[in-house]
Amino acid sequence: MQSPPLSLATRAIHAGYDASAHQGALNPPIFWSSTFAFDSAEQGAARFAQEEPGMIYTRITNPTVQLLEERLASLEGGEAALAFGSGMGAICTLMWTLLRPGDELLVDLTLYGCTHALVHHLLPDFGIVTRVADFTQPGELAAHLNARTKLVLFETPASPHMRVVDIAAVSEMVHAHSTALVAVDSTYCTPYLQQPLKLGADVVVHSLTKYINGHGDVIAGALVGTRALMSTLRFVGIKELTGACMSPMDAYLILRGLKTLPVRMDRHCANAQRVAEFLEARSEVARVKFPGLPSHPQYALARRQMSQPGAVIAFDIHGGLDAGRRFINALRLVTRAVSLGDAESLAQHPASMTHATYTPEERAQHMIGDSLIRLSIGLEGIEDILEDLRQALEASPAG
Ligand code: 3LM
Repeated sequence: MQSPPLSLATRAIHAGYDASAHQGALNPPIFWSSTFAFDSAEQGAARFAQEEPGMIYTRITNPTVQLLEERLASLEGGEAALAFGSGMGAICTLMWTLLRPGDELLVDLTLYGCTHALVHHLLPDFGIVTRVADFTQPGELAAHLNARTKLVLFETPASPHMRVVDIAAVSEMVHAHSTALVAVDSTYCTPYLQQPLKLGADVVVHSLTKYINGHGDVIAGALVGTRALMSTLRFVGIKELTGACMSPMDAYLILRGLKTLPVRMDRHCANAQRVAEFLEARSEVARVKFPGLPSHPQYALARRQMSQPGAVIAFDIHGGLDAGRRFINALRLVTRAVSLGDAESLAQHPASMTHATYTPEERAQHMIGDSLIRLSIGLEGIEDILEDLRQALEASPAG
C-alpha cells in the first residue's frame, strides 16, 4: 500500500535529508569547500559534460546548497530548484539567461524597486523590450503578448499596494497567446501560503532573505521550475553569466529557518490580521492595503489563492510625508528597516526606500505616494505591537 504524501510541515523539516548517510547527524553538515576532487580525469570531464551527476565547484553546486534546493523544490511542488546569493541574483540570472536583444518581457504595473530598475532602466540598454500591463485584468494581457515575448513576470501580493494577481488566469492567458514562460515572485507568500506551479506558472521566484529564512541574517534567493530549465540556469546562468551562487553557510542557515516556516507563518499572519483591523479603525489612517481585509479590491481572489493573507500591510496616513515621518520616528518597538519576514516587526517608507528606484514620474503613475507606509508584522506579542502603533499614531497627528 502506498503511504500518503508527507505534509508540507513535515517536508520543511525532512525533505531530501538522510541522517544515516551523515553519521546520524540531526542537522546536515556544512560542506565548507569551494572545489571537489575527481577520482579520475575521465570523471572530471564527465561531470563538466553533465554526463555524470556529482560535485564540481561550489559556484555550480555544493551538497549543502543541493539539499536546500531539493527541499525548496519539494515545498513548491517543482521538479527542481536553484539557490542564489540573493533574490536579485535569482531574478537577474533568469533575465540574462532567457532574454536576448529584440526579445520582449511583460511585467505587471508595480514590482519590487530593484526589479523595477532592472527591467525598466537597465534591460532596455541591452535591446530587451519591457512591456507593462495591469495583471489584475488578465483579459487585457493578450494585447501585450506576441511571438517575441519570452518571459512574463509578476509579484503577488505585489508591494507596495499589496495587489493580488490571479496566477491561474494570467498563466492560462499567457500560455494561450505566447510561448513565454510565466514567472511568479512569491516571496510574500512562501510555499506555505501559495504554490504558483500548481496554478499553472512555470517558474517561482523567491527572495529567501524574507520569511523562508525568517531570521534576518541571510541574503539569498531561489528559482523553482522544471529540471531542464534549472539545469540551463545553473550551467549557463549562474556558472557563466552572473556567478550569483549561494554560500553553503547560508544554505545551512536557511535549512534551519525553514524547519519552523509553517509555525512562524501562522503567527505572522494572525498578528498581521489584528494589526490591519486595528489600523483600519483608526482616524489617523486614510486607507489600509491588506489582502485579509474585506475592503481589499481582490479580497475574494486572495481568499481563493492564498491559504492566509500574509503579513505585510501598507497604509496611507493622513497628513502626508510629515505625518508619515513623525509616525515612523515615534516607533519604539517596531524597527525602522526595509525587508520583511523577520521575527522583528519592521516599518519603512516605500517612496523613499524600497521604491526609491522609481523616478518621481513613475511613482506618481503607480500611486506610490509620500503618505504610504509599509509594515512587516513580526512575531512579537500582538498587544505590544498594537500598543507601539497606537502611541506612534498619536504622536503623528495630521496638521
Ligand atoms: C523589501 N525586497 O524590503 P534580495 N523580490 C521581492 C522582494 O521584496 C525583494 C527581492 C525580490 C526588499 C528588500 S530593499 C533594499 C530590501 C518581492 C526584496 C530581492 O536580493 O534577497 O533582497 O531580494 O521589499
